[in-house]
Amino acid sequence: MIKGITLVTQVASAAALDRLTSLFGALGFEPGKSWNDGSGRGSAFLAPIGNLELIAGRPPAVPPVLVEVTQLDQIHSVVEQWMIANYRTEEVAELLSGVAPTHWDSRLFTVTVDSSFVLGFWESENPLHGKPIAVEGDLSAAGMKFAIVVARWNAVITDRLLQGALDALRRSGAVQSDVQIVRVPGAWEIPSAARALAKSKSCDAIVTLGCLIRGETAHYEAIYTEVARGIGQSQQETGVPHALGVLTCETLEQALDRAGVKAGNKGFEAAIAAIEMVSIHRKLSAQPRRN
Ligand code: DLZ
Repeated sequence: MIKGITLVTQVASAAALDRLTSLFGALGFEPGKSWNDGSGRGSAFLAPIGNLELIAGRPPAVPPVLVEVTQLDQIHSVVEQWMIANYRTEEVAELLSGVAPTHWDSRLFTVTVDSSFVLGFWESENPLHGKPIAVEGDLSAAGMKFAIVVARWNAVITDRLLQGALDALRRSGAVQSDVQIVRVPGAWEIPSAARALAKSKSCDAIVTLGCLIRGETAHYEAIYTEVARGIGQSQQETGVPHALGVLTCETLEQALDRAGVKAGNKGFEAAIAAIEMVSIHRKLSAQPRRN
């Protein structure tokens, strides 16, 4: 089973490594596992798609490290800002190329971070290139508005879910003023608050957070069924995505695990699902009619 592909590239110096690490950080690359074994060090960066291209015959027309992007012009201006902050003004024009068409139906620019390392960024002009067969949501929350409905019952858990959700939204680009938090007494009250928010059209998606613990909750099944049904119904009837972050646990320990201790943070996951759903809704409503 092939899992991925890693290109290992040596750069000229520790300074070059630090500069590249800074640039990749500015571009929002997910950091991989860095290492330092005394004789050398490495910085790893992850991208959703890996591609190893072997060429015979004429030499490649592009730098050995190419980053495929969407919104090439925006990436160019991020790189330019980074260059302005890290290089002398006259160097920027020399080291950073303009965006230019390629012979393979794409546009590309290069940046010479160091004499040992030229990096290329490109975007295909073919709208079908690299597109997955499915419509998929992006995970950028920039420009999106969210409401989080969080139950006070079992606050030791729900506060952690709330922190997880806020962390996910912030790290995905949402601004604080676009995130409204609504506290309700218990999980039972979540659907009603969620529906009021959805009907007000004040947000693009709602993240619902609560915690029901079987051992401590009378009529546990009945409450959970109603809460889940109410949230689902609000979503379907208003058309506003509602992410379900209401934990149903056997014990407090299990709830803690799911609120960031051992099994991830379900608040974080619910917020990511909300971002993805807003993106999917936007893509689907922008899609031309298919006959
Ligand atoms: C009453 C109750 C119980 C027993 N258990 C929980 C729980 O585990 N989690 C939760 O969020 N809320 C619980 N509640 C409170 C109800 O959700 C609701 O707030 C009250 O019954 C008032 O309507």
